[in-house]
Amino acid sequence: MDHARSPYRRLTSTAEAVLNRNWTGDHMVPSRTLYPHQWSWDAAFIGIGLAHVAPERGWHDLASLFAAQWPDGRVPHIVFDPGVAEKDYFPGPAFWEVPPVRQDGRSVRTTGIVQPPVHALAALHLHRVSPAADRLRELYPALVAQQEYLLKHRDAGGLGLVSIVHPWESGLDNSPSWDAALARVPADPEVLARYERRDTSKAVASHRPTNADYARYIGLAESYRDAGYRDFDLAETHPFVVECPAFNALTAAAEAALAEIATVVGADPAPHLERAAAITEALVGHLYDRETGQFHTRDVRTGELSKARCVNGLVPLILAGLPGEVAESLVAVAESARFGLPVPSYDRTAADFDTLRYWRGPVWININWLLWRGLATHGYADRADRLRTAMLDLVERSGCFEYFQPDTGEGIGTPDFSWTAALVLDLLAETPPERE
Ligand code: 9WN
Repeated sequence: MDHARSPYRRLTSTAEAVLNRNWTGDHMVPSRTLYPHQWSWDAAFIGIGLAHVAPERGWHDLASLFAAQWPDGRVPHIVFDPGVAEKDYFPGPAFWEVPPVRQDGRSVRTTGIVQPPVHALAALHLHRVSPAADRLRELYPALVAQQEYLLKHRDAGGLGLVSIVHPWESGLDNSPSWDAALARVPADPEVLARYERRDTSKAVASHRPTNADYARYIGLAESYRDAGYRDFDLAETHPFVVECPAFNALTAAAEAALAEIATVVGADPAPHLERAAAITEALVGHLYDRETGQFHTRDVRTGELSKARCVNGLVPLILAGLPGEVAESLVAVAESARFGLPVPSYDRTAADFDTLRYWRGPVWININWLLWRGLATHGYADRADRLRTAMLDLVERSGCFEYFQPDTGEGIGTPDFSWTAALVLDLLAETPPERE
């Protein structure tokens, strides 16, 4: 990256400074204040940016995350830093009750849920920007095991799609995409009487999920935990089981990335390509709605598609194998009055669109970065360019915030947010997308 000639010179140094401050020596924290541990899909987005400025840190971050992978292949959504006190994040290791795993000679604890598998994409990106075939070779079996866990243990609906068992697994925690399914999960106020939320003491409460949602999150995590984090008979026994279009699109994109990685490490790319095609076909067959022109979340327990038009329903645009007319429709919806570039996290015309509350309206950079790549992949170069400039202008003006008010561009949530900083560095480098 030629920093000196970039029109965003200040932004480059701001983003690099955020990543330097959030590096612990072992891994990157999403935020020193709000998220003081290591998060799964954050590490992937962060690696994509670190590829340009500190690739060794990017590889190290991924390696330390995968060192906490469970024997069944699941990659936990949080790896807790043993040096951070229990009181500094809720729910912490004492809540999840997962036995410690050995990681680089020390003992670490994790959660028992997952997040979207963006890691193969990140590893391929790191290798393309800064070739490291050995690193790729070391990580490949772990990336394959991650996919096998999702595709074998989490196909609760039997359609060849991955189910999530908790809104936190989506990474889009309080998206309206889960409202219909969550309505059947009791919001027990007793649950919050037993615990204390930490997030609302570190961020503005009206920008975070509501107490009712939090009570449901805790109740769901408790029931999955108390069932031993087992994925057996989920659709019959667990109260929340849904197929998210973004999670599944990222799972298919991971298979496409693994096919490329396989060719580098001397493995067979064919099974990965087959799986990418099969997931894409299942997505289009079961989660796409021709009337709304976008994808929707399916509640596995009822078989119904959520009516909410959320940004996770546009993310399948990242898939090169998407039929042309579906891609065209997603682009039209993204540019319509319902969204607009950069896309907010929810339909602007919905009665409950909320410009401040987390995934119910604000603009997030990781999702827009995925759409930017999707636009480029499907040949919408002008739109991709417009979106890139809009994202860079937004972050230059407001800072590396966690999310942004969609009308004013004001930065909200935590200010020094790692994936915003990292993805800005990638946007500045303008690496062409891999063939997903
Ligand atoms: C729960 C760390 C994570 C992101 C998620 C985002 C938020 C956590 C929280 O922060 O979730 O996992 O405490 O709200 O929604 O996407 O990975 O940045």
